[in-house]
Amino acid sequence: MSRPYGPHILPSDITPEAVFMDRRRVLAQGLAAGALLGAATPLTALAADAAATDRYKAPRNARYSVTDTPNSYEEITGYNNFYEFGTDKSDPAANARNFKPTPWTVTVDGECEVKGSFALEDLLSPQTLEERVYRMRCVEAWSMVIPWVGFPLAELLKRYKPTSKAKYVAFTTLNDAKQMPGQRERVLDWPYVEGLRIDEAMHPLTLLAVGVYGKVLPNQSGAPLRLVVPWKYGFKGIKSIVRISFVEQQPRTSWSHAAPNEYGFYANVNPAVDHPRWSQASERHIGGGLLAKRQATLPFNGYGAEVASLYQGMDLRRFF
Ligand SMILES: Nc1nc2c(c(=O)[nH]1)N[C@H]1C(S)=C(S)[C@@H](COP(=O)(O)O)O[C@H]1N2
Ligand SMILES: [Mo]
Repeated sequence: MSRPYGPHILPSDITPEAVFMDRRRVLAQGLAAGALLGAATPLTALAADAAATDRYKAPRNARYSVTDTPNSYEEITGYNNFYEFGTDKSDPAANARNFKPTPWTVTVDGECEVKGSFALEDLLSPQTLEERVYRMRCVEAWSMVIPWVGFPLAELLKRYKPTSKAKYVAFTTLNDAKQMPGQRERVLDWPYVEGLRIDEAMHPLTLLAVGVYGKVLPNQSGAPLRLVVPWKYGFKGIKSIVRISFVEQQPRTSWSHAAPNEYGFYANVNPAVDHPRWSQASERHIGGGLLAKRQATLPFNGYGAEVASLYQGMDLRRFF
């Protein structure tokens, strides 16, 4: 496979928005026709989907929600990065349909007192599920606003009683090329891995998401369980997590391993530190259309008041 643009700049990224939206429309029409619903429109197909999966309706946490207008469900679930299902933005929605996120077990291990393999149901605390509208910013300089449903990662981590040696938390995505066709290509070193410093992991903004728009996460969004860290570039938000490990040393992370000069461990959104191949000073808001102005990228993606103190005294050019 030839990839003339290198990681994170693929032909799909330079497809004009209008062409992309057209392709979506064609896809949606094709889907509705295939559903044997006669005069069905894409909207009724979406409504049927909603009825089947509308079970994560949760109260909105206003303290941790932005007031920006959220992107549409279709934008959020039709324009994704999930290389296990292909590198094009429309690949995950198309190729993750047969993925089976149930039953699901997550292994918790490393520097903690309680460890083992746990069914997803035992990991979740449904009574603490809440909706949070977060700004999301991809390292490729596009952004969305997403109403996640989930719970703070800290709530989960505390139950496993990390020891004083737990300086970092490492996360691993499922490794199963039978279900994840993208893993047959060596685009990345599978499985996808990510990590956070323990104080970042324990920060109240760090969310484990299980839903979006009140619905169970669709496969392309990282079902059944994915990380959301809104002040960091999107690649930190590892999807379809099967392992959470407390570790003493800074863990390996997929993108910094693939291209250490381009992607760092911290990956805090920072308009002052450009990616070596493009500017990080502005972003294209998905759904804004072809003529929409790019918007300025904010330090820590706008969450500086909450998280800047975590990095006091650190040179953020060096620890990018
Ligand atoms: N396992 C896994 N997690 C992943 C990725 C991936 O390729 N594999 N892509 C990351 C990137 S680059 C981004 S921008 C976000 C996108 O999340 P979204 O599709 O829900 O918007 O997922 C992140 N999590
Ligand atoms: Mo990304």
